[in-house]
Amino acid sequence: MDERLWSAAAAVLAGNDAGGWTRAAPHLYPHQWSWDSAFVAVGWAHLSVPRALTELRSLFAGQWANGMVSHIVYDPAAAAESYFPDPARWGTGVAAAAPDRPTSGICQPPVHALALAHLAEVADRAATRPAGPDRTGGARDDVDRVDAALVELYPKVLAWHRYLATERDPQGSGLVSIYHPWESGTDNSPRFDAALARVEVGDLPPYRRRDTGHVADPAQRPSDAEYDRYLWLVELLRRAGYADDRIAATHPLVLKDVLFSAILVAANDALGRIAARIGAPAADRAVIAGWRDRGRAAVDACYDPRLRLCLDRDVRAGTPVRCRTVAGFAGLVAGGERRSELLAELASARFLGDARLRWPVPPSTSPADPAFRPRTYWRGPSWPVLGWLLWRSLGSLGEHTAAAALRAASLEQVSTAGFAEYVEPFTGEPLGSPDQSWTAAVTLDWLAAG
Ligand code: 2M8
Repeated sequence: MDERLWSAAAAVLAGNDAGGWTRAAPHLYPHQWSWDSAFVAVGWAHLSVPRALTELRSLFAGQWANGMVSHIVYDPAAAAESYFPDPARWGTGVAAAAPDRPTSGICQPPVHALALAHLAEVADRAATRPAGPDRTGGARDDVDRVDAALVELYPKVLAWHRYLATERDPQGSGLVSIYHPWESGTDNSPRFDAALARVEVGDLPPYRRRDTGHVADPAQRPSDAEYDRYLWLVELLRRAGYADDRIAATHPLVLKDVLFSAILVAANDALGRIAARIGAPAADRAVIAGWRDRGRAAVDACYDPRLRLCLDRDVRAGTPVRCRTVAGFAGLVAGGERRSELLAELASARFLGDARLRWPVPPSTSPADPAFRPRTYWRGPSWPVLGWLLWRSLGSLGEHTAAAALRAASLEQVSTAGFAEYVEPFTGEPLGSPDQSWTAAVTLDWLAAG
């Protein structure tokens, strides 16, 4: 165990701890982000199980009445000029389902059940270890705390998954519709280029970006043209009252997001285990297993034999989105039948086998894709948090050699580049925000797995 790296990662979480929830990053992201929080809970679990539980509880306190977990729960105490868009821009008061605390009006991938199941595993493992001099039954108490939290959070997570399986998939296709690139979490990925290019920006109220002031070079962030479209989509969602049926009928950007859908499959698998643990009704468990199986088959059906990747579907264009990004490995996350093809593509010169990579960790966009940009956000840099998701998926699939190699390379990367938000894949230069919470959190989990 690298004690120095462990302490440094723990210090990042402590530094970003806002008391019950964790800032995604100290300056660039001073609020609570949905999927960041789930990854962060995975890290907190190794420092304090109660603190990890608080992270998820506070996020779900901002859950909408329709089950949606919004992508940002705002900290009213954060300086107004620190982040844009602010709650006023979302104007979620137009939505009957919005909670009384300030949130955004969209969501992000549902990593939360994975985090909860992980917390239960960490607590169980600690409780079965022989008691040392400093262990006075705290580990057993943690198991009790986790079990109480599972009972409390299970209906909320179930409502969240139900929202995704119904409102976001009225066709029952097994694939989740997203209305905004921010919902994917991979904001300016080339996955959205064609769909965004078709968005005609209308009468957009003026705004001032805050994000570019927090990074060394604004070129690391999305472009102004992309931001105009992001804000215009927010405007349209607000005008539609954040009503899913209206949005599905009229919104210009609707994508079946293959990675989001695959994460929901893995999350339903985890929720099924949680349901069994707490003795949830058999009918619930059957519904959850149905969502999982339907989603897994749908992700498999997104596989493209020419690119050897799973592809999103652009609902408005009626076409698959043909680009080479890390989202293409959705089939590994969902655990479907395309495992050997996807593993071969992952190892190929288009991804981990590119000899120019400083470390064999997945770039967000393949260097072989024409849209690849090594320093720009989700268009090329590697994101440790996505490496963690793939690592975890490989482990679940029993691909232990590939998983061990990815863990080792990822730990070398964070040891050198620190807890950067993202990393230039060829040079290893840290980019975006320093001290990004989820990078520190997944580092703790990698170290704990050693
Ligand atoms: C990034 O997204 C936010 C908008 O949600 C932004 O750029 O302002 C993405 O990397 C997203 O996946 C992440 O959750 C968020 C906070 O880390 O930052």
